[in-house]
Parts: sequence; C-alpha cells; structure tokens
Amino acid sequence: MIKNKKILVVGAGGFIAGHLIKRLLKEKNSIVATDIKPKEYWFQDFENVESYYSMDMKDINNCRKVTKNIDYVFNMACNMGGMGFIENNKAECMQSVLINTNLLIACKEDGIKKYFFSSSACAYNKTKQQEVFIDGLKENDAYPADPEDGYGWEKLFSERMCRHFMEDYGIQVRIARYHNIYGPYGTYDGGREKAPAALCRKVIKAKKDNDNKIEVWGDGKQTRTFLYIDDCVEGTLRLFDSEYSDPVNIGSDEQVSINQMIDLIEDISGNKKLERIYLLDKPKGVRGRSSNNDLVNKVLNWSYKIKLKEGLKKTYDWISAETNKHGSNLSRFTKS
Ligand code: GKE
Repeated sequence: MIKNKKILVVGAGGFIAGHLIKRLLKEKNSIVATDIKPKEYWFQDFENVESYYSMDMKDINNCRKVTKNIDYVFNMACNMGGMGFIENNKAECMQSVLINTNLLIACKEDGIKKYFFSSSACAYNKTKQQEVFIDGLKENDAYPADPEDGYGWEKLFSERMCRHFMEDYGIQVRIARYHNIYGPYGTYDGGREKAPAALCRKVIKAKKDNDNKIEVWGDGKQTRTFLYIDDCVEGTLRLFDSEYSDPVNIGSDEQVSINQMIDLIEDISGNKKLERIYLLDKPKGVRGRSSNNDLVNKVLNWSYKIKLKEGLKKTYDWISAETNKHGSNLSRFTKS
C-alpha cells in the first residue's frame, strides 16, 4: 500500500477520486488535489489535504503548476457521466484527451515515476456487446477498436498515450478499465448520473410522492455489471502497487438486467411494485456488458466483495438521506 508519499490527484472533486483520497489520507500520504469544479461542488471535502486547486487541467500550464515535487499521479479527471451525458456530449468527452496528454507531458518534464489512468469499459468493442447476456469482456476485447463513440475513443486513445509515455520516457503507468462504479457521494441527478443512482432516485421519489410508476430507459432487458466504490478503490490501489502496466478490468461479473436491478431496489425500498414506463428513445448504450475477472484475479489477487444488493442498499440510503436534506435537484452533488 502507498504510504508517506506526495500524491497529485486530478479530478479530486469527483466521485471515485473522493473515495480514493480518503484511503490515501488514511495511509498517511500528502495529497495535492485539483478539479475543474469550484471546491464547494466537490463531492467530498478534506480539510487535511495539503493543497487544493480549482482549475482546468486541459491547460498544460495548469498541469505544470502541480507536478512539481510529486511522487505519484492519479488521473481520475474526465468530462463524463452516464449514458444520458456521454451520448449527447461526444466532443466534450473527447477533449479529456487534453487532460491526460498534458498531464503526462508535465510528469515527464518533472521526472514523475508512476502514473495511474482511469479508463473505462466503454473502451471495449461495441460489436462484442450486442447480446443481452454476454461472456465477460476480456482485456483483449478492446481490439479491433470500436469503442463507445466519443467517450470510449477518448479512453482508448489515452490508454495508448500512457503506454507510449512508458515505452519512450520510462514513466510507470497503471491503467484500470472501470465497469460502472456506483455508491454514495456520487452524482444521482442533473443528467450525469448512471443507472444505479438514477433508478434509486426514481424509486425513492415514487415512494415519497406515492406514485406507482417509474420511467426506465430502454426495454429494461439490457444488462450490465456494477462495481461498488469500496471494491473499486481497493482494486485501484492494488493495481497501482503491482508491476502490471497493461489495461486491466476493475469490475464485477455479477451480470444483471436493468429490470433485475430495479427489482432489487424495490425490495430495498420496501415499496409496492412500480409500473415501469419503458422509454425506448432514451440513451441505451450497449445491449449487454460484463467484466471477465480472470486477469485481475491472476495479477492482483483481487476480486470484488460487495454484491449488488448490498451496495445498492448503501447507495439507496445515502440518496434518500440526501434528497431529504436537499431535494433531488438542489444538492451540490447534482452540480457538475
Ligand atoms: N443513466 C441512466 N438513467 N440509465 C438508465 C436509466 C436511467 O434513468 N434507466 C435505464 N437505464 C439504462 C441505460 O439506458 C443503459 O442501458 C443502462 O441503464 C446503463 O446506463 P448507464 O449506467 O448510464 O451507463 P452505461 O453502463 O451504459 O455506460 C457507462 O459505462 C461506464 C463504464 O462501465 C458510461 O456512461 C460511463 O459512465 C462509463 O464508461
């Protein structure tokens, strides 16, 4: 485990980075945190972070400001969200290549030795995800390249940029392909939310309004796997500590349909069964997706511990508490 190091976390105001920083601080590391969002909109707030910066890391001059005297860098920053966001903001998502590229240039100039890049299951070839229940995606299923339009290409391009900085300049890179990470202290409203938080929010709202229906994107038969944030952070830190520098899945293989996930959320809510209004024109992404964890088990001896029902309960309870405090649209968690 990383201890007593000086670590730059880019995208520090985001969901995964917020939980990652909490772990790194616990291990007595000193953190330099940057995010494009103003600090009041960061998902988590850490008083004992060494320094905060609210600035756009697509600008290489900002990258150069924060890579001095740093041991390690975690690039958790990209303009992204669930399908509702990435399907409608492809140019915005692609520009995140500027963050990763300029950050790597600054790291090379400052002799930083180790660099983590958060990639995504959206890097995988779409034609291998056209059936409802598919075999888990193996790391070499990213080629031949046919990733999610916009966001997926940004991730795949940036993976290769990382590899070439390692080959040409010796920066040790570690690359995780995250499979739909969910949990508390993430976006649950406002358009960037992913399915677990969105559907928790909808079930919570239906219960509160004594409504008997919810809107579901697609026909509900599409499948995914979802990884709880604590398992994601553990896998990320194990990968960073390892010697493995090719992209590797950090995901779950507990494949469920969206309908099955809604069943779990309704059980958690203790509410009556809701009528599902299927909106077939909404953003759907791939038909089926799951993570093959053979490689990550082998190289990191890591597997997820928190099953979907348990993770959804923690997420549901947190969103319910937040909406009681802020209402579904007012919470700072929806600003981004
Ligand atoms: N966001 C959302 N909101 N999705 C819904 C909803 C809803 O209210 N109702 C049903 N869905 C369906 C979507 O249509 C999609 O088929 C599935 O849930 C998952 O949607 P998602 O969580 O927004 O995103 P995806 O898993 O399709 O893609 C995401 O994958 C991540 C990596 O695994 C991407 O948007 C990125 O967040 C990331 O690459």
